[in-house]
Amino acid sequence: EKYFSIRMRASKYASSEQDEKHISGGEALCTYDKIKDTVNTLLDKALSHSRGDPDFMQIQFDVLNDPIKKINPLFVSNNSVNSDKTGRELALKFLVQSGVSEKAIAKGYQHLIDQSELRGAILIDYQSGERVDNSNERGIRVSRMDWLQSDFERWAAFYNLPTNPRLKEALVLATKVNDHPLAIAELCWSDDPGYITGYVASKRLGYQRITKMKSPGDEQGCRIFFIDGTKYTNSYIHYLQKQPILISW
Ligand code: PML
Repeated sequence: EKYFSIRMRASKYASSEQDEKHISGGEALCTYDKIKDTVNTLLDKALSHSRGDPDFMQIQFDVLNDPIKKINPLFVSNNSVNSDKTGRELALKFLVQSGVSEKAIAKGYQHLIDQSELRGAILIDYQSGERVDNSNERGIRVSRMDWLQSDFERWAAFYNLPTNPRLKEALVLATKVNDHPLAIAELCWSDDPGYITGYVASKRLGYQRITKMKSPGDEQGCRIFFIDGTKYTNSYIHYLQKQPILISW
């Protein structure tokens, strides 16, 4: 059966058109008969976002020619912390345990600060901390991935986790990003001012949710992929953008 990749992105125009503010993005995979519903779900997501009402939205679909790879979700652990400071310290510990150098973590944060209008993820070498993608403000967008809603709900019930669409999307992405030989770890928190839970994910530690990673109201998100960036970076970027992945459980 043919599958399609559906992608959405929405933004707000600032004073000049070059200065778009990212509002929302979304990814889905579905069969032809589900395209209409899937497009609607992505449309709703962008129209009800707490980063604001979009001035611009694009939803596109294209047929997949490559076979879909099915992989199991990373194991999820919950870490409850009482401040974002404690959350960041815990994230640092998890990243180091996953093999990332402290230097690379410090430089990773600096890259984030330097590029406040970043839309996608940045790729950082796990030892040197050098940025190894050339995408500047745009960042790398991970695409072509999904998890059937019914499978996700069964999984969430089994582990007694919330059927939160943010958890679903983030776990799909983290599982894809880390299921590659060059991947070392990921650090993420949302750019939604009302959502402060984030995570560190790696093959070694699974998906470590951390309840507080920033202060409420903060619109600065974070998505850093720490990778072995000394070679084959382009093949990793190609994998992130093109390899269709369906989470199965
Ligand atoms: C996002 O939606 O922008 C990232 C959310 C990361 C945390 C999701 C969770 O585990 O609740």
